[in-house]
Amino acid sequence: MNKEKFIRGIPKADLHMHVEGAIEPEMAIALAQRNGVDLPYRSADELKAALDFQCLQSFLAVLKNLVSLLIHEQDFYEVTFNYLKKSSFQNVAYADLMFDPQAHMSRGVAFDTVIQGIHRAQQDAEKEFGIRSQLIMNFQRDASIESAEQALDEALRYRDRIVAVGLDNTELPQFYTLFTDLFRRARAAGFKLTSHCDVDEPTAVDHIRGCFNQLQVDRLDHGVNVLEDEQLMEQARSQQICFTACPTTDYITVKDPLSDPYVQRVSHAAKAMLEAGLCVTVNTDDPGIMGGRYINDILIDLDRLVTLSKAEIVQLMRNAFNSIWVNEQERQDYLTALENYAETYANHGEL
Ligand code: ES4
Ligand code: ZN
Repeated sequence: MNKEKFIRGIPKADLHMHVEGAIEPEMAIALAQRNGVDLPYRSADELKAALDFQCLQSFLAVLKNLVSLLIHEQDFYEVTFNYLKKSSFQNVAYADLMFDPQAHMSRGVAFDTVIQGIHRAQQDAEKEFGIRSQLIMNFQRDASIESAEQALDEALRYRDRIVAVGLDNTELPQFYTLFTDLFRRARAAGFKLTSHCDVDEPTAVDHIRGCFNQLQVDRLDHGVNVLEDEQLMEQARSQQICFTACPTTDYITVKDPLSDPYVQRVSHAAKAMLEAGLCVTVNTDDPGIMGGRYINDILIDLDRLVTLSKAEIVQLMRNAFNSIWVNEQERQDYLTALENYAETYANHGEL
């Protein structure tokens, strides 16, 4: 078995994906027709061209157009189910699904509609394919704190269906100061905490420090700039804070992922984080609109760029299964399957 096969077959977890970013271009065109939404793109190819982002801001602008397609429970169901089905075929045993209620509530789509559609897809995918998943509710860093409070109030009614809260969307300067009280309330209600700290944003290291010390996150999404601060690395190691790196960006198949500077940047960072003993994982982020690249594509390209040993591939997955918020029995089941796989295939010279 060669390394690519080893990657395809290994039991995986995907800890960082956005349901809204799982809309594939063809799906978007079909949804626009079905829901009578006037998209600024007439075909999947036009949409792919628009998805050739220049920066986080232009990416988020296209994402906003796509989010407007999600109106009915069935829309949320289909997007989520498609992601879970494709992921399970790539041996993802477990996935954390992020969703952004403020992006929907602000358009008059009820919180219940969003959560019912996603939840039904989670149940059906688990039944049909055995893939397990949990929900992370993200607040938008650039929306009003009142709307975030409102989203948290709604989430409390679904406490058993949401495992954690996080922060995403536009990275405002010192955003963590705005969310300290809200995160304290969320933690008191039993939610785990995570936050995006996007790659190479201004004052990235200060943002990571703020997320660690003020928000007291359990996990950090992206956060690869931690490599610039020895003290923060030590803190991350001792508190076992997991980083969800995503070496993928824009509508990548129109280009060559391996020559994309962002993919290269994050791939080298992920490798350096592994070597530094940090709990780093590799994830899909927005699989539908980032070139339709699911977890195997991302891992295989990562290996091509920075060459992972089989032990490092196993370590990435060990990190992921060690970082998910499940009971210890379930964790042990994933870890046992992983270690069995590693033992069976990693030690056969051919690999
Ligand atoms: C996002 Cl900040 C960010 N990056 C990637 N995808 C996203 N979806 C919502 N916020
Ligand atoms: Zn993200």
